[in-house]
Amino acid sequence: MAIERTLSIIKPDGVEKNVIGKIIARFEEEGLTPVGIRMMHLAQHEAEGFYAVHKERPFFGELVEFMTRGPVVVMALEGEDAVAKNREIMGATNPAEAAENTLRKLYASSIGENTVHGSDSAENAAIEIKYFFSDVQLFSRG
Ligand code: YYY
Ligand code: MG
Repeated sequence: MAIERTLSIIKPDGVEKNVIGKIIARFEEEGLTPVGIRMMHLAQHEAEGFYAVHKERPFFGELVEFMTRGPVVVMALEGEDAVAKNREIMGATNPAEAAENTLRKLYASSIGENTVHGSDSAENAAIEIKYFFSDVQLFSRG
């Protein structure tokens, strides 16, 4: 498998629960290396733009409200098979269905407040990384 990049976000609930360090440590232990990190409080338009694909879904308003509730940590992660590996470490969208020891099983409280985001394809990862990072904010760790 080739080296890929993926976009990860530690959502407001993860920041509030003080598990930023635990989550980043887990990624590093599993071979997903941060190559860009930003802590930011998303503006409404930034959250809406990021989740635009979901704008017709019934949960969109709550999702945007939640994502703008407090600061988040946005990261570009690099590693072998990074997109799928990150999704595996995160676990299912609904923490009640997430496998043991996944980040969502460990830290998330509900489907709405599920602690982490991860890109769902290499194509979307590239789009999402560009949404938050310029080229000079990304570092090849090769
Ligand atoms: O990629 P992932 O985050 O696992 O799930 P998506 O289906 O892309 O949904 C994005 C985001 O929306 C999810 O992390 C929580 C929220 N959401 C929700 O609040 N209720 C749902 N029934 C589905 C998703
Ligand atoms: Mg998704």
